[in-house]
Amino acid sequence: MHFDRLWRGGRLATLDESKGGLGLVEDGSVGCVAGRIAFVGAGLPEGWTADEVIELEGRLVTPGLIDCHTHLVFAGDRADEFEMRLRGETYETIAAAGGGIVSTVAKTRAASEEQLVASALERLDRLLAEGVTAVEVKSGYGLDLESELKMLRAARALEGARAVSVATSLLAAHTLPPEHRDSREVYVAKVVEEIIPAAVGLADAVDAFCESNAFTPDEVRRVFDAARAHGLPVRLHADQRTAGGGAQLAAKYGALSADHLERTDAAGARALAQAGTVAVLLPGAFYALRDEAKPPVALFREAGVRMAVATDCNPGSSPLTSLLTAVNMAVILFGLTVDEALAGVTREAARAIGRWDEMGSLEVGKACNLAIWDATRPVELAYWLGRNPLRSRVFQGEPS
Ligand code: DI6
Ligand code: FE
Repeated sequence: MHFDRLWRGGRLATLDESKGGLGLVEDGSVGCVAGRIAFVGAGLPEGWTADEVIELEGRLVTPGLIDCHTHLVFAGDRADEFEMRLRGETYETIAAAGGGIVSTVAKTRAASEEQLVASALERLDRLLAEGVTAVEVKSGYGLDLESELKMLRAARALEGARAVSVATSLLAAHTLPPEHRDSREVYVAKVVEEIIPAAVGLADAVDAFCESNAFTPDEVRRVFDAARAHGLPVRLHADQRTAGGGAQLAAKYGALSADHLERTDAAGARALAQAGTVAVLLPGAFYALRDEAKPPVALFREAGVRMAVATDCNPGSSPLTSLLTAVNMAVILFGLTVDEALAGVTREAARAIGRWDEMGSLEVGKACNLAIWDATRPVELAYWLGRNPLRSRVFQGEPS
C-alpha cells in the first residue's frame, strides 16, 4: 500500500463508534491517499510505502474538530450591551428596547461582503488555531433577501480563503426585521416565498429561532415546510430562553439538530432520540447570559440523545471564539464527561451538520482531517483554559 503521507506512532482517538468510547488506538498510524484516509489502526499494513512519513512520538490525534453552530459572519460588536447586562439589564430587555439582534442587523446590512469576510476570517482563524477543520456558519443578521444572500456568500467565501469546510445555514427566521415589527405575517411569507427559494444552492440547511420574542411554533412550521419543499434539511434554536415544545417541533421535522435546549423536558428528549436529531449544547451562551437553566443532560443520556457541543460564536449571547473553551464549559457547567464533550466536537458535530459520511471520525474513506495535540490524554483537551495544546492541523491530508 502506498500513501501520500503517513503519520505513525500516535495515540489515536478515532471516534469510531464500533470501538466504543473515543475509539482509542495505541501506537496507531494514519495513512492518507488523495486527501482521504486510506489506512487507520494499530501498527502498519504489510509492505507499505509513503512519500512522506511523520512521527507522532506518542501524541494524541483526534479527528479535526467541528464547530457545528456559529454565527461567525456579522459586522460590529455588542460590547456596549454586554456592559448593560453587567449593570443588570437582560438580553430580553435590551432586545425589547431596540437593541440585541437587530442592532447587529443594521451594521451587517451596511457592511460589504468583503468586510464581512474579513471580520469573519479573524474569528475563524482563532477556531482553526485550536484544530477546527469544519465550521457551520449561519446567516440571520441580514433579514432581507439581499442581505441574507450576502451573508451566505460571505460564509461560503471562507472556504476558499482557508483550509476548512464550511456548512451554511439560512437563518432568515432569526428575529423580525425592524421594518416588519408590525407585519410579521408579511415577513414570514417573504422568508417562505422569496428568501428560502433564493438560498437554494447557497444554504446547506435552514435554521429558525423558536422563541417567545422571535418566531412561534406555527411560523417555524411554515418555514420548515418551505425548506422541505426545496429539499433543505432543517435545524432549530429551541427551548433556549422559554420552553415552547421546540425539541418536539424539531424532531417532528427530522431536524439534523435542535440547539440550546436549556428548557427541554423529558418528552422533548424522547422525541429527539426517536428522530435521531442531535442536541447541540451551547455553554458559551449559557455562561455569557448567566442563565440558570441547564440543558437536561441526564434526560438526554437516558433517552439516548446524541449530544454535540459548539461555540454559538455571535456578538450578543456568546462572544466565544474558542471551541476548546466550549468543551471545558460543557464538562464544568453541564456535567458532560470528557468523552461526551470530545465526541460532541467531532462525531456528533459531524452529524449535526449532516456530514457524518465525510468527517468526524478517523475511518477509511473519510477526509483526512486531523488535529495533532501536544498531549497524550484526551482529558488534556478539556482541562486547560486559555492554553492551546494543538501541535498541528491537517486538512484533507495537507498539514497547515
Ligand atoms: N440564539 C442565540 O444564542 C443567538 N441567536 C439565537 O438564535 C443570539 C444572536 C445574537 O444575540 O446576536
Ligand atoms: Fe445561535
